[in-house]
Amino acid sequence: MVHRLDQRREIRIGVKSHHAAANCKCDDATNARENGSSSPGVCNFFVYNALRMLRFLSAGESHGQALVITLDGMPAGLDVDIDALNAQLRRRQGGYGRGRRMAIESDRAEILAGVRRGKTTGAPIAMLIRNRDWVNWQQTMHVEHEMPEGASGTKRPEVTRPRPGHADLAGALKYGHEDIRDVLERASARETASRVAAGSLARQLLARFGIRIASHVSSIGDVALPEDRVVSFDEARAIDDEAPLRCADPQLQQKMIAFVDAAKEAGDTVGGSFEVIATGVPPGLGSYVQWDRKLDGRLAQAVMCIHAIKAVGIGIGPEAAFRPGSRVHDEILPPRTEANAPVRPTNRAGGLEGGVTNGQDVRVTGFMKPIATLMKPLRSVDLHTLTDAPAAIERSDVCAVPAAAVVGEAMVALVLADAFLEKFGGDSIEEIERHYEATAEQVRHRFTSRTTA
Ligand code: EPS
Repeated sequence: MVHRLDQRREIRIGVKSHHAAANCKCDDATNARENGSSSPGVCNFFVYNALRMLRFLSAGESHGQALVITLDGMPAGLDVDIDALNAQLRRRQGGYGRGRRMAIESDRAEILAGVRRGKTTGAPIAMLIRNRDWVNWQQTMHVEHEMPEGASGTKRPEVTRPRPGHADLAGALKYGHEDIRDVLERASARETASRVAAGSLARQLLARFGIRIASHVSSIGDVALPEDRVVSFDEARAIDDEAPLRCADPQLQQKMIAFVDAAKEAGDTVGGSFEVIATGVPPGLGSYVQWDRKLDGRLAQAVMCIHAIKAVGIGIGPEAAFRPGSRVHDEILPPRTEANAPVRPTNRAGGLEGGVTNGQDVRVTGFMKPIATLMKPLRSVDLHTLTDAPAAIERSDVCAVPAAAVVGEAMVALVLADAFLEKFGGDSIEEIERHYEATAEQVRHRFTSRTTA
């Protein structure tokens, strides 16, 4: 936990159990104690962070040795299924329109810490995903000042022509890099493998409590599922991971494939959208009482920060702005049986009202722009000579929307696990189970103790 206010570049995160305000010596906690403005145990940090109970950090260059992942805050006693984790990594590598890199990689995570005899210990979890492509890049990407003897691969020339839409120009200006490779290596979507590894552990925690997550691709370019087509969780779950674009409508998928092919032929790239659906989510995650506790905002941030995502929708998303209220809001009907909660005939809200889960499926859509590397490059400037030059061409994908959907699942899993731990928190699975059961019983009692008219 870092909380030096004079070091603005440090990450500051309010974490209930690890950083109780009562024990905290930082100014934020003092303020919180004095003005009573914080919830008990939560520091009022000025810097927003979507995760509070869990902390996830990654490091690693696209063509460096490996990706390194730390996940801190997982409770003790969770059975870890490494095969399930690696299966998620495999899913992320798929999809029609991926480039040659994915034929080189075969991502597998090695767990280095935080798990013993198959169970989490409560300690930070450290993981490593090796880049198989490293053997082709050692002469370009070596860590040492001088190229080490025996370094393999080739020594590539400096990248000087920024790609419009990529982090190339902004990153070179920000960090003062002459060789844009120092930007693109970390800005690369290779980093999303780390998110899927961490997210897989989050989803294993959620699954322990009956929360499951799936996704589907809802559009590629302008080839889109009809606006009123609701894909159920089971439908999304049933889509074959090997399906080229993981669209719920096989005929539409054929049109999507044709769209990708046409773009590839033209030296162009395509974007699209995907929807992540989480089912079994209990009511009461997140809160309406403070802006940074609203779960829809936290989910939006987590999905928006996936590479190339330009917009995020919850439920029907932006469409809600174009309809009258009567065609947006989900009516509330009496329970069908005495033991049940009120019924919602529709779920346009995507399981969130007031930033709080309402017990319906959580539905989040990510909208992805086309990949920034075009084989028929856009106009750019050589940053060394400041003359006209076509943008650099790096090996890349034509379409990565199905991969982004898997990353979206991982980010949603991290945020939901975080919010779940906030509400039902404990240091071990057993403790969380007790809290979870007690709350479930309270909700059951509320509905069974009242008779319907
Ligand atoms: C990427 C460019 C491509 C993609 C890469 C993201 O990599 P390369 O330059 O090695 O061909 O394949 O995605 C991954 C490596 C991955 O694991 O998803 C980019 O520029 O963002």
